[in-house]
Amino acid sequence: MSISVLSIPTVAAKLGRTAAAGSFLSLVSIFRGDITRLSVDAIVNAADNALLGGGGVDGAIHRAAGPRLLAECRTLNGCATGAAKITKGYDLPATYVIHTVGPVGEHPELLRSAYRSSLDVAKKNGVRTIAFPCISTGVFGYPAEAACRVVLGAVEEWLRENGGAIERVVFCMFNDQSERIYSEQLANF
Ligand code: AR6
Repeated sequence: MSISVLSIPTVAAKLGRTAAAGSFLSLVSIFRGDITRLSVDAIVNAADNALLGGGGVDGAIHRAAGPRLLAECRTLNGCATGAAKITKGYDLPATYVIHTVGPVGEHPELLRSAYRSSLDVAKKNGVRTIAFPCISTGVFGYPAEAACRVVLGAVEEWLRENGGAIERVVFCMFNDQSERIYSEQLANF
């Protein structure tokens, strides 16, 4: 069963905060679970440079989207670290998959670039609702707390610079640690 992202409360609503319309906390949500279930315009994939599938969230997305996703990925000629490319979502509830490649290890500029490039590609394709996994924090080994700081800064800045382009950004958490880190850092935002 798929989940409509607009039914997931914003962080502002969750915290009982009155946040101005269009402010950062009124545009972002935290979702705990599997990103492949989200009915959103685009989910972001934490891929590698080949864009030919792999483990972690990449493997889950390819399994759920079906073999047509890999067939389209083969036409893309890979993706540089920090860049992003878009495909259809095929059997996923999401319309598109935006494939990005985060850094291996702690390289803040490349992580920032992966999020910004994904949002740029989203905007270009009319995506209004988007969900991100915690890019680079699994196999690629970026420390989760440091990554969260970079991500929130990058997304807040992008949304401020691109007012109204995106209606909702969902941060998808797959484990207790990420959920705690995002909840704490967003509450202090
Ligand atoms: N939904 C949401 N998040 C998930 C899911 C899921 N179904 N499965 C895992 N995560 P990783 P990376 C979380 O390793 O570090 C692949 O093999 C996971 O808990 O998937 O960017 C690629 O092909 C973690 O918080 O991505 C690349 O080679 C986060 O997703 C390499 O791994 C990212 O973990 C990319 O490594």
